[in-house]
Amino acid sequence: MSTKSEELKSIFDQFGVKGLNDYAKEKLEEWKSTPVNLAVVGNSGVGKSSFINKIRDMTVQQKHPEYAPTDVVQSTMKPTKYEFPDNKLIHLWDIPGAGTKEFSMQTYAKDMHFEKYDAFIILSADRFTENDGKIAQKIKDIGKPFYFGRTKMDQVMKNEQRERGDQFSETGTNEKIISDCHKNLGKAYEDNNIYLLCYEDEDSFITKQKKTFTFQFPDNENIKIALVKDLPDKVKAALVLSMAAKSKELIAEKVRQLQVRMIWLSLVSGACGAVPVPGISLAIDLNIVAAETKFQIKQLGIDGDAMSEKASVLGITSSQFHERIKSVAARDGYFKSHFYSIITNLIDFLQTYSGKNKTDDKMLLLLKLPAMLTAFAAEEAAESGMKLIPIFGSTVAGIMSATCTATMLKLMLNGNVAVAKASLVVSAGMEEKAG
Ligand SMILES: Nc1nc2c(ncn2[C@@H]2O[C@H](COP(=O)(O)OP(=O)(O)OP(=O)(O)O)[C@@H](O)[C@H]2O)c(=O)[nH]1
Ligand SMILES: [Mg+2]
Repeated sequence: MSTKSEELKSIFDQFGVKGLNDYAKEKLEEWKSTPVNLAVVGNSGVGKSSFINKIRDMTVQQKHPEYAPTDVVQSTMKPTKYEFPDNKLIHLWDIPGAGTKEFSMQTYAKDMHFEKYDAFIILSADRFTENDGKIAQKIKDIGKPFYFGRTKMDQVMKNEQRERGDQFSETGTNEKIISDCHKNLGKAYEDNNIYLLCYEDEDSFITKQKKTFTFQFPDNENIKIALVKDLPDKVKAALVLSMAAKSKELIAEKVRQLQVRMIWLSLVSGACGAVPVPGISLAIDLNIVAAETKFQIKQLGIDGDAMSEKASVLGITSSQFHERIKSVAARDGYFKSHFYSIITNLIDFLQTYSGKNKTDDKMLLLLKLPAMLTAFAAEEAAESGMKLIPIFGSTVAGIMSATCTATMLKLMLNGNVAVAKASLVVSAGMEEKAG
């Protein structure tokens, strides 16, 4: 048995079903009560506030009270805290750069309370300096992760194109900037990535000769992924579940977190199933599945509001958007097309499920479930059932319920992920390209 199973078994042996249930519920809620502190360090004007807004997907138009003001003139001279919109325990700290007359390098780490941050992002809009290297060294000394970000890459591209003309190359420019950053930071950081950032994900400009250049800045997302990968598990879960699902990679990180939740949820369901009261043990705990389906949908950015917003950006109706998603999902093999409508209907039904609407037409779909579950994941159900046996002992109802809930949750997650991935493809206008 793995350490985790042993731990769960010991909780079950000591505290019974209720103990296990409480433990699983605590694990499910943990991400909402875990504080995260990320420091964004850099001199005045390098784009700290812009980065802080970008990582939270906040735009000036939203007029959010937590929007970090950006300005061409110096604005922040003391560490300033900003919250994530949906999680007030995730803080981004805007930290003024070192080596100024206000902050001497000697006492910088102490003055800025470096020990309280989980990770650091060091930004520069120009050459990195010796001071940036010294700051990184102080972070290294306390064993925390740090990342170098070179901001305002749109300006770099524009300037380079103007200066180099026909010789201009986007990759060449990126390489030049990275190598220049490494040169200035010195040997100690030659293995550290340099993230090439911009306050927009895409930028275009037209030259005097009427030639159009368009650039993408994928490092805006890559730096987030690097950040979440390096954080300890609890902090990682809190951050991943509080960020918007804007890229394939972030969706993959979210899926990992949602999969962990499935284990805890099936334990909650198994624990209910194990209560020996006739009638209480539904093979599938619909309340759990319905609540988690809603959670998955919100997490993956495919809830009703998000979908209408994405459709309106593309200038199409929501139903046209769904049609396109459906064809991309089938074409790219995320889904067999006949499963699409069954599963999306089921997802729809679960979104409005209240435990009361048993006469709903879509409830009829549930009648198809046993067959679907068998077709979809029989082996897996058997396997996850096997894994739970040591925990629930021979309580058949517990294993049944946990297994069915896990399988159903997995089915919903597969469906939701397919929709989320296909909607990214449609939003990026890549339907033809990928086809
Ligand atoms: N072109 C371009 N301008 C940027 C970018 N990021 C920030 N800026 C601009 O640079 C100026 C400074 O950006 P801020 O985000 O306020 O920089 P800051 O580091 O918070 O500055 P202080 O608060 O003074 O320390 C603003 O006018 C921003 O609009 C970028 O990626 N590209
Ligand atoms: Mg600022």
